[in-house]
Amino acid sequence: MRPDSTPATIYRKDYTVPSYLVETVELGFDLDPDRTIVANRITMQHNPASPSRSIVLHGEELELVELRLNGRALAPTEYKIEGSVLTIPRAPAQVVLEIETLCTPVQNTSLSGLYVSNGSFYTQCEAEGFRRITYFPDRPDVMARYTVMLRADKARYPVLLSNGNLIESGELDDGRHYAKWEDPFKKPSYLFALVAARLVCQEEHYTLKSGREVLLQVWVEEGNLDKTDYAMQSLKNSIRWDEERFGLELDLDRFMIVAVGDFNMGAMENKGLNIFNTKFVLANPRVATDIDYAGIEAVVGHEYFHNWTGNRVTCRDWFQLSLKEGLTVFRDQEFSADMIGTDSGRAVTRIDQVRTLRQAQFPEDAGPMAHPVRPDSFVEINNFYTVTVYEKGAEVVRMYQTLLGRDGFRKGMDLYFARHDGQAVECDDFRAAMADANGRDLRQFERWYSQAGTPVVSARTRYDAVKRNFDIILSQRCPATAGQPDKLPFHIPVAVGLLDANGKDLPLLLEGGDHPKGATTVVLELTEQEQIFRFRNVDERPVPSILRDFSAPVVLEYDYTDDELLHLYRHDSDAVNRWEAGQRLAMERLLKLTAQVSAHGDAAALKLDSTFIEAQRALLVDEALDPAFRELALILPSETIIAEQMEVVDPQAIHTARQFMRRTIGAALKTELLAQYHANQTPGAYSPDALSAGKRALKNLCLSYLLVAPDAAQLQLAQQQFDHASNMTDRAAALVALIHSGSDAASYLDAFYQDFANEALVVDKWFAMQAAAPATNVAAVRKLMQHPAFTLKNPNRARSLIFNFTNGNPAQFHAADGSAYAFWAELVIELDAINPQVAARLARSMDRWRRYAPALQEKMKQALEQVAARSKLSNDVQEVVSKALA
Ligand code: 0A1
Ligand code: ZN
Repeated sequence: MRPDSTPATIYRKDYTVPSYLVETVELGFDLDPDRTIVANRITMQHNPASPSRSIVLHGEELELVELRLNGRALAPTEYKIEGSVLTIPRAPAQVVLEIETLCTPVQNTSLSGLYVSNGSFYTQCEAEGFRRITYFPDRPDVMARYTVMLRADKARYPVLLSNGNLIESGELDDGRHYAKWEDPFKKPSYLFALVAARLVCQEEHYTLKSGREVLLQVWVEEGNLDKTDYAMQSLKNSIRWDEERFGLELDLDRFMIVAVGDFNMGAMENKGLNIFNTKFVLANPRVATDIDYAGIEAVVGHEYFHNWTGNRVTCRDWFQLSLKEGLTVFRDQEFSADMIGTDSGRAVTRIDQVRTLRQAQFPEDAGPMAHPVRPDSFVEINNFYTVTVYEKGAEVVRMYQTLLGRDGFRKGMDLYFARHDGQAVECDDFRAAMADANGRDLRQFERWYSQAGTPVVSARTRYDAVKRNFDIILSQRCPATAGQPDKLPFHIPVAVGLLDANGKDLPLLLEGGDHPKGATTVVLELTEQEQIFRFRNVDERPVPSILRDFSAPVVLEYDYTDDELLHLYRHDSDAVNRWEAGQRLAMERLLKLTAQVSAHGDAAALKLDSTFIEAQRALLVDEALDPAFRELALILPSETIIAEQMEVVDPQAIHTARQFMRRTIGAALKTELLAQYHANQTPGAYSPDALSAGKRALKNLCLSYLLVAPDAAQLQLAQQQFDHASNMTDRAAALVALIHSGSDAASYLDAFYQDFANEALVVDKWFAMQAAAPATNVAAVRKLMQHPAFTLKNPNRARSLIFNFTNGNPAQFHAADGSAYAFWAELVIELDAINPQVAARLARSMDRWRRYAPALQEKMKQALEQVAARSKLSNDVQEVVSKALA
């Protein structure tokens, strides 16, 4: 902390190479919740590329017992500790450091470093948690080989795990035992992990394509072994997929997944010892929904894929985080899409990705925390594990594939590994590999990494019937973001198709294009501020389908008429744009209705045109379409996404307008909704496959429409589904529908809680459903916080109630009296003392405060100032609130 108590900003441009490189690390742990002794022996040598002869080590919350250099204990005058940096000046070229420290895992509620969860030990070292375990050059460009000796009480911690291979284990005195692990690969400290716990595992020997056999394990607490099958299956699928799609093989003999109930994020890719939030491991039909199953597949894949993209090739510094995260998210997205295997399934996953971008990334890119995919500065790196670095980063990687083709992308990946295996590199190195492997100039593409903000692509068209030319004129702009008032043009792939009057794709002939003859989608490369693209031999004015498959993370402006949108909604062969046409039709109406509610204060005079209703009816009953697609098409844009379209956000009006629209659709399509509800049942044994999940999704969407303003029969439908559901997807959907129907759902909530009181992840759902219910105001949330099952200490639980209220219930969170803002401030402060990372995420619920009406703005500002004025804030929260207020 600097004297004025504002935490320091770290800049990418200030990067310097490490002064010393580490060869080997030997760690000895005497694990005790109150007093863990860590003995650390590091061999290091001076880095010839560095002018400095000072050894720089990081350490936090550690008690230093002894520090020896080349066998001699250093006196306190021979090194200095300033904040979290320990410096040993004028060190020799070859150094062996021996460091003994103490830490107190049981008091570590931040869940970074070594901590205790349900009586067992776990670690989380990314990004800068290793320094809470021992002194070390805790930066990702210092890669070393690790040997780890774990010692602990055998009865309490029968399982001792760390990275790599188990090379020795045995008994010690006093009921203690030990295990020694050796990781054959060099790695940065953030990939270190240990687990000392009372756990059981499902294990399997698995044969790689090469014929080599590996041991796969999924470790969980006793009582959860009935919930590990899907994670294990997903792991095997991931291993196979990476072999087939990218030629990448598992490099270890043993790969472990461990589930822990207290975890800040989704999971962590520690080398050979992935540690997971239980939410992304545990599943059986009774407790997990289809969405949970999909999440497990994606996260197991994600962490596994990191083994190459992140671990074998890692990041030079944390500004390069998207090098591993954007790429690995792209890989897990492609994995999930390939697991479904059909074109329509692939499109459904793509639509989900677009929804996430609009729901979370576009708002981030337009708010006070906006940052480039490769940020230029940060105060607290933990605040930069964002949707921009992850999801927009994945979009950036996807654009390489769109520009270079699948084969070209694969060539780029191969070159990337050939060049950089075992190295810590930059986003620019990845771009260079893509460019060089394909002989392409991708210099302008760099702007996707350096410029924040969501580009807007604006399209105009003109048709010349005489010359039979159809021109698409594309222009681009990008709004200013903090520190970046002016933007240069991006290199934007815009995939385009043209529909004829029958809705058929026209074979395209792009002037100057080199696409295959007869292609019906071509990728236009927009690189200038404005460009004209001419299609020849076009016999009639077509309807353009622009930005197919959402080929770039941009906002597309085009003055579609309703008729054109309806045409696309009925016919577009590109499922993403077909869905998009429906979203545009809905959004136009939602915005109009919201404005009317804002002006008149109620929904009495609102009307919804039959054109839209009929389009929805036609889509709903179109059995040629995937149920999963129909479900997505029938979901109206969320309240958050609607809010993003408004100059001045009126959350209650949005809610009223959207509810009106849902009620009207529900009433008008009642017959079809009921028919589809019955037609999409999935009798028999539960399976999470995409087709079955899609049917359930559609069926449950029908149910939710039927229950917006239910009659007795409709209520009974939901009640019966709740009572007889054979899986959590259907049970939870019925309960949510009942809660949202406005009828008294208390007895169902009670029954649900009674059934699942011992299933923490289901109790999370129980809190989450209530938090997001339209009737739940801040007083109700405070009451739920008094429930014996509620605690702020467990991140999943805190998020389930608090975040689902602040982010998932905008009409109540933005109650006119500002009471929920005061609640937010209280909670941010209280959480900050427990877990700064979780607190900072909550702090971000206020990001968009400047977009609300003045009366609300004023109250939000007060709440932000109240938090900012606290003297003992973490860097995490301080960065978020100060940027919000800036
Ligand atoms: N690298 C992990 C995400 C992660 C980041 C930070 C954590 O603790 C502060 C934990 C996990 C991933 O991308 O899955
Ligand atoms: Zn990741």
